[in-house]
Amino acid sequence: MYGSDFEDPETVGQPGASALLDEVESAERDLHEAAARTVATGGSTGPGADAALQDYFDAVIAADQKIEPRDWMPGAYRKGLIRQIAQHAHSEIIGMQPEGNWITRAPSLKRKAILLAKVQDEAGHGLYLYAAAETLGSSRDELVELLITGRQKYSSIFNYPTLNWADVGAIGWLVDGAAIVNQVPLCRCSYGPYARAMIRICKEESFHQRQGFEILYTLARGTAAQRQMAQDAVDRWWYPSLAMFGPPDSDSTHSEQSMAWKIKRFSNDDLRQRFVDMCAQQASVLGLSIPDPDLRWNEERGAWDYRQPDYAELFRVIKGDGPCNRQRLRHRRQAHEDGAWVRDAGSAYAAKQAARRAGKRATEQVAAA
Ligand code: FAQ
Repeated sequence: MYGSDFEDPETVGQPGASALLDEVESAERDLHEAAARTVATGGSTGPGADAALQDYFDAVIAADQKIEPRDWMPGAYRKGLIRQIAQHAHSEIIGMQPEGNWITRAPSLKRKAILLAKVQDEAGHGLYLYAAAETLGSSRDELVELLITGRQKYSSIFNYPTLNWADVGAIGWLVDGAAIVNQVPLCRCSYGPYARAMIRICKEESFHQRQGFEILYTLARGTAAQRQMAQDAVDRWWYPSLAMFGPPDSDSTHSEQSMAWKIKRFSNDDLRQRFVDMCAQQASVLGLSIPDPDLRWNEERGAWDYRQPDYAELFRVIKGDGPCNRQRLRHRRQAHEDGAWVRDAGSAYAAKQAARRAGKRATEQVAAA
């Protein structure tokens, strides 16, 4: 089970303790093996070339091989991937804000250093993902523009406020936890650059989840007030975290096609169920409760029954009407404007270096002639 690496700290190291990373490592091994195999190509010129390209694409997907940037792919596959990868990248970048808000107020130097590193990791994830989207022909500038003008989405979860330090723990445990459950299967996505980015991201996210769990574990064993803070944070973040998996399968517009193309490997509801099963087990180790009166083990299904999140609220937040949507975008726009001089300086330096290289080449050619 994902995240079963959270045992009682006294029992850590027992079997099953590293299930999540095992899953990522197995996906990484499969990626290497897939790269060593090839799918016979039917040729791509002459009459019937389009059909041959489509057949080859279908054969690569069926054989669990990876589509690479140089390969032909249907326009809708490319477009769908850009949409998902860009939204994912935006989520990582906007996702720095709720926790970044607590860097200056972390309760100790150790907590501050850990949080600083975690928020920097999220920036790194955004960059790997923008780079993966660029391999599909969309520039980072273009995607950033779509984000700051509100024309492309980012995850609903980052539109909720972080009211106290325990929220940093709840984000790590629940939000990074939901992100991992969703993203471990993406390590097996059919598009090579996205799958490879996800391997690295998941390895880092697993530590993020652990640090959140450890914050809550510490608070839950602190004073009554600290325990109450931890419970209150879990109460507020539980349903927004469940909603991160998207609308129910019956209302999901992209799932069917995405699964046929092996971009998504599981449906929104399947992943949501996995997350609930993982958290129900971990909450008992934490000694905190999940705020769901319907949560109970279903022997027949071998899974936990749970109450669905409020999907009307999810759609309101997605459309821009969550508690912090305006603040998050305003802040991102400001950061983008404030960073203009860095981009200008980087571009000027690159142009100067390119001119120098061109000058050097010209001198060498004259000397050689
Ligand atoms: N929020 O047809 P579906 C993180 C949209 S990273 C906003 O089911 P799909 C790390 C959806 O885009 C978190 N919009 O869509 C971190 C679509 O709209 P469109 C982000 C949502 O793509 C931790 C429409 O609704 N993770 O947390 C949401 O098949 C801590 C219909 O939905 C990823 O992006 C939502 N919750 O499934 C960082 C993972 N749900 O595009 C900092 C990759 C749905 O037609 C701190 N993405 N929508 O206009 C995915 O796995 C999928 O895209 C889903 C949605 C599962 C998010």
